[in-house]
Amino acid sequence: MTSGGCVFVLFCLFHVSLSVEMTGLYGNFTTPNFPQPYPDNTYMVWNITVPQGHRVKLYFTHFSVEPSNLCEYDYIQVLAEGNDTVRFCGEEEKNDESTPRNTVILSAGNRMSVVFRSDYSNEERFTGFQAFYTSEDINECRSNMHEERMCDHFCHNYIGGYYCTCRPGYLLHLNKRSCTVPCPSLMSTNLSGHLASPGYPSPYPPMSLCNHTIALPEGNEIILDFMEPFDIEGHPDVPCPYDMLKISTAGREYGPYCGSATPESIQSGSHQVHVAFRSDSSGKNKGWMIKYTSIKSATLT
Ligand SMILES: *[C@@H]1O[C@H](CO)[C@@H](O)[C@H](O)[C@H]1NC(C)=O
Ligand SMILES: *[C@@H]1O[C@H](CO)[C@@H](O)[C@H](O)[C@H]1NC(C)=O
Ligand SMILES: *[C@@H]1O[C@H](CO)[C@@H](O)[C@H](O)[C@H]1NC(C)=O
Ligand SMILES: *[C@@H]1O[C@H](CO)[C@@H](O)[C@H](O)[C@H]1NC(C)=O
Ligand SMILES: *[C@@H]1O[C@H](CO)[C@@H](O)[C@H](O)[C@H]1NC(C)=O
Ligand SMILES: [Ca+2]
Ligand SMILES: [Ca+2]
Ligand SMILES: [Ca+2]
Repeated sequence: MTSGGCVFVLFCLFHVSLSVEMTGLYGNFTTPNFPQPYPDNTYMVWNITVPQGHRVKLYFTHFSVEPSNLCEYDYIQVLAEGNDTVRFCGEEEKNDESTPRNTVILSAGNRMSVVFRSDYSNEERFTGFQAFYTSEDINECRSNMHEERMCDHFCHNYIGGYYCTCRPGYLLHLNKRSCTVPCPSLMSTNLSGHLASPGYPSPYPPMSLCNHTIALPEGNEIILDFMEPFDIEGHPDVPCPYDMLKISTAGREYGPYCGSATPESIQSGSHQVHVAFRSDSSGKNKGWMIKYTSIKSATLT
């Protein structure tokens, strides 16, 4: 860093670099000496933090910073979590394109940093800037920040946060976002029957966790047939990273199954079978149904 006409090192550091923390719900800040011309060789950062669930809204009421091509000499830059601006410089009064004229700069999250830098000289008198900020509630229900919706069913915004609710018959999952329906574990001792994902063949709910058991007397062997449609959210390269169906017996595991190709039927070789299903928080897939039957088995398993 050049230190121009500095005599005392401490004096130089003070004018060269300074970081200011601002945590109020609103505030203002200016270049040093405002409204007198700002000093050379200055690097300042104002770090603004507002409460969680709020965003920072920044605007300038005065702006006069030495103009230069691409604002390479003196400039203001706003860093705001996913909304970094280009550099600003120039004189508002001269309608320079590169000033933040009439712009309100919003942060995506609850933090914003404003950087001011001046180089070693000014060709004229430039009086710097005055900036104001306020905090405002983030309406998470209208936010496009995330690809997924904030709530499966209903989103309710309030100042400083938001919450989700579900349509009747659904339960809000512990993740506070997903609306799921309970999937009670079934224990079937019937010699034949059906098992299916919740609501089949309507799309199964997110965050399902089902664990069914078919337990027949010894001497029976359970045969499982998958019905159409079979549709579990899958992935072309990774085996069932999202939702999956797994079949297991005391000695063997089948699956995990996902995708839209109906699996081959399973001759389990056992009188007891577990059918486990889980789904993640997103997607709309029809699910699965298994028809099972049993035959008298030769071996006693
Ligand atoms: C700017 O903020 C200071 C506190 O940092 C306050 O005393 C002053 O009144 C504010 N100025 C305006 C114009 O609001
Ligand atoms: C101010 O914010 C910047 C960027 O977010 C960070 O690098 C720096 O450490 C912060 N300064 C202070 C004093 O917290
Ligand atoms: C980013 O800042 C611009 C102004 O520079 C504003 O119009 C826009 O809404 C902001 N975007 C977000 C996601 O805050
Ligand atoms: C077993 O069969 C009975 C009669 O068909 C039926 O009501 C019951 O729901 C079945 N149980 C299971 C777990 O499938
Ligand atoms: C399903 O339930 C059976 C018996 O109730 C248990 O042994 C098994 O560990 C459970 N599996 C899962 C994935 O929860
Ligand atoms: Ca300058
Ligand atoms: Ca809110
Ligand atoms: Ca899914």
